Amino acid sequence: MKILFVSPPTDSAIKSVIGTTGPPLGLAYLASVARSKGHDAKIVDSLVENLTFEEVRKIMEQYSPDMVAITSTTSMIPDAYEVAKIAKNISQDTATIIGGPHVTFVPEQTLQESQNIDYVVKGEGENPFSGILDIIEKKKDPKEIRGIAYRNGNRILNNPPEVLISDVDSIPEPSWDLLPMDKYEIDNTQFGTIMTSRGCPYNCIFCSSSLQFGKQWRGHSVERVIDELKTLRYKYNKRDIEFLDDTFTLNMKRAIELTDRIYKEGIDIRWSASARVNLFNADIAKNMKRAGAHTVYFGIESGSQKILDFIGKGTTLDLAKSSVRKANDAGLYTLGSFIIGFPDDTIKDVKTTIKFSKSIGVTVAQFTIATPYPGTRLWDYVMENKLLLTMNWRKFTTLSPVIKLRNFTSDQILKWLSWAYISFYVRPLYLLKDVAKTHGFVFKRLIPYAKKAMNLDIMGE
Ligand code: B12
Ligand code: SF4
Repeated sequence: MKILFVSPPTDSAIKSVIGTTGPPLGLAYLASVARSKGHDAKIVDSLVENLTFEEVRKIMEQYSPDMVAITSTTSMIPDAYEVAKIAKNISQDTATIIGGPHVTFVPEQTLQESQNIDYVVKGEGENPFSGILDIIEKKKDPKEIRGIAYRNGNRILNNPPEVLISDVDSIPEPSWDLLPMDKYEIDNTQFGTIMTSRGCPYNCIFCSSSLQFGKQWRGHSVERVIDELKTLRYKYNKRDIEFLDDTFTLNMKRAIELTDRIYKEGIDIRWSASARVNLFNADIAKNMKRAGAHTVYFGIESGSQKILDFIGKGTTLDLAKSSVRKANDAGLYTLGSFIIGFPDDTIKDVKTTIKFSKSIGVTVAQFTIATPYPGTRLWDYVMENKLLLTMNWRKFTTLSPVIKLRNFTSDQILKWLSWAYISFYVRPLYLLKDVAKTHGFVFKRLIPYAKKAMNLDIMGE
């Protein structure tokens, strides 16, 4: 079969401001699964190629795929539906499949919202996708394939979830060769992404990715990660690499082993990774730095212990302070992520968070507005308490308020978001820091958030 994988044309604040985006890694893994089963695969990354829907249509007509496989987040779902529509308009015989962190949690609604989609894949995509290939090619009964939802006449059937892949090394390496790798570049530095582990056992109220890849943490072997890094560095000339793991340091022993190996192998990359403030220490900080890491990303989320408890973060303000200090002491930059606009946030909570972001010593801060993605505990909370302001998925960007707050209007929380950025970045002390020397997509992609937020009116603290 010929399979066309599509990341749809969509509005991206990141792309429009900094001119680039990251590779669609999920599609690259799935393309490898398809190829390992003898199929022909092509990936269209509309975002990095600046493609319009019309151009995607032309590619489809030329390639004439038997299957179109689309990826989507929540905010881009209308664009994914448009791609499915184009595929079906060209030929009703083309099978259309969709997966990713939105449809996983609303499979039936997805099939209701778009008549042009045949199959929804839920969660980790490799095995259910492989199952769909067998349904189409080997006429396997869809009932036997876990992790999918599909139509049977007028009925929508939603099968049980697939079990997680326990040996993640069994997943073939991503098909980088099907992507325009040289286009993932910023400030003349080639950058790439890697996922060295999947899953996270924590239960933060807003988190979608830990539900997508499950609560069971599964790491690639050190060998496999080194292989992938070498491919990215030496075959594709990637110098800056973002580790996309939910929590790189979850298994500390492995993180130490891996960073030792990166250092010993002498792979000259600069990289960044995420850690939790309760899963970080001076040893891993030193090791990361020695292995070429430039930045560690901490989900600090709030300066109010009350909010940290509400969101189920399982951390404390003291832990946040000490982990940021350990990272900074080792010479790493620190990116702190903060969320405002939870339903019960008070002005005092928001002020405390902004103040905390400045006092804690993070190199850069990202502020977002709490967004209830389908599948998350925050989604359930908001639905139970009738606090959802809109079902317009396009607004689910973390920069638009979609929750009715008890103590703020939407306009007010937007102004506080703006103030958070201004307050953090427009500081005499801050300006003294040589932020320009901080490279990496992980930093640069903050700019659109800051820019968008700071275009708003300034509000006094
Ligand atoms: C890298 C990244 C980005 C990059 C995207 C680069 C790119 N081209 O993909 C950038 C920085 C641009 C970005 C931007 C945003 N992102 Co982002 N991002 C991520 C991150 C950290 C990794 C994505 C990734 O590559 N994962 C690894 C691959 C292997 O996983 P995957 O893509 O999910 O694919 C697997 C399955 O989902 C499934 N699958 C996916 N697609 C398909 C398609 C088919 C046909 C099939 C069968 C299966 C399938 O199978 C794959 C293999 O198992 C995730 C968190 C995470 N851990 O996934 C957040 C995440 C995807 N982002 C998120 C969000 C909210 C955003 C933003 C809206 C803003 C923000 N706050 O970051 C913007 C807007 C993007 C947009 N226009 O929609 C949310 C999405 C939640 C949701 N329900 O939509 C996530 C889950 C993080 C979170 N907050 O929990 N992001
Ligand atoms: S620690 Fe990070 S990945 Fe894990 S549940 Fe919390 S936000 Fe999600």
